[in-house]
Amino acid sequence: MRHQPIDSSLFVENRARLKRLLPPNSLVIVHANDVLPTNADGSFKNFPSTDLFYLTGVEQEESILLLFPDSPEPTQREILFVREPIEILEIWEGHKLTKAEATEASGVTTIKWIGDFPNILRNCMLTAEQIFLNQNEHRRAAAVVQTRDDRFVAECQKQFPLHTYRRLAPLLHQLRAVKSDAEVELIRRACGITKGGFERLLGFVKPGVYEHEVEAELSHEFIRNRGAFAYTPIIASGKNACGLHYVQNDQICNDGDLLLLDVASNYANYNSDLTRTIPVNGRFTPRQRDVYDAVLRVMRASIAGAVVGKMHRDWHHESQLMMNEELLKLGLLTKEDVAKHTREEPACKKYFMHGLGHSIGLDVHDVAPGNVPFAAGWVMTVEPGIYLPDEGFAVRLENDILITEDGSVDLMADIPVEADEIEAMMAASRK
Ligand SMILES: [Mn+2]
Repeated sequence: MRHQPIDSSLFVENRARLKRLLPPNSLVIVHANDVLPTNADGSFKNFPSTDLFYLTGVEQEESILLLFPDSPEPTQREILFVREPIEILEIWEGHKLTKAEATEASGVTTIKWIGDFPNILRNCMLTAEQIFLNQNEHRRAAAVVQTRDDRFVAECQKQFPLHTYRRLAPLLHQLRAVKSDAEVELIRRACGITKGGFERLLGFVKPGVYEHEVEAELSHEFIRNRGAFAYTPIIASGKNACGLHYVQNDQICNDGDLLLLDVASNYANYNSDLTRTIPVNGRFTPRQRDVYDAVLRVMRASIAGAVVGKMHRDWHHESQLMMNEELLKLGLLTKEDVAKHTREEPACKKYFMHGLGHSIGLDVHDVAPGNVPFAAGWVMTVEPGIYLPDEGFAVRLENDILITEDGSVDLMADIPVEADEIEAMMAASRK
């Protein structure tokens, strides 16, 4: 792993939080992700299960966590299963966790090899009553591929058809939405790496550079600081920025265009999510500046408006009402358009058609319980935008915030966002 070691107390505490939610005599099993194939004998880089990482700090493939807090047998209360690091495996794949290292990372004292799992599982199943199994229940998940957890759900139910099975995901969503201080520190570190990447670009972007050259600069900055792209970067000049999920990043950045950068780093599996929009030549046109300042006002007001107890849908709606007023001033909406506004058909929808923000953490669109108000400890993105394909540009700005009882804390407050500041930094780098 590239990140520095994380104190296992984070994961010990996460397991303790989960155990407090479990009914008596519950058994919990969480699997690592598969290493997914590409073509021929290729495979994607291992992408750790964020649920398993949350509970153990372990990123290694094929690992399994078993929690059975009420087991009469103390060594069965918490078991982490990992691959046995036999010589042939280490020759081909490199170092695998020893038992001592697995304990050091996770705080779990009982470490077993994967081969022991079937027997120990059977033993635990004979005394457990409620079996909590994990599935991806993200509300926007649309995967057609089965996970190891999915396969285990089917296998376990086949082998032990008379047990009571329960869903682990709602419990994990509830827990993962509220970030501990240690988690916020890791997100802050990701934000710090992102800041370095963005500031590097202010000295790099100029007419004639290609979007993919911008991507390469970020890649260098993120990776050398132990990070990596948190998600496929969107580096969209001119009208490309009006395609919300433009990721080709293969066009030239032209004089007079704006460049929309939805680019951020992760650190230790924790993500940040930043969007900035900068003038390719270092100076906004008056029209670009007017649109930019409108988006910035909505972002600032929405950051302030993210308070404990507010429902996400109300927060979003408030931003739409602000955006209606901004679009009116920009001459993009008429008073009649604004008068017709409803929650179902917002007046601003033609120019601001997406959500205002999302939970962020171990996943970029992080898991969170549905239909509950904002609570202290949530980390959210705030990302209003205005998209003007007819004028050949778009502006989106996005910061990450921590919601607290005393109001929101902007985790990206130190990343330049004022238009004047962006212009000054771009000018300074050209001297
Ligand atoms: Mn985002």
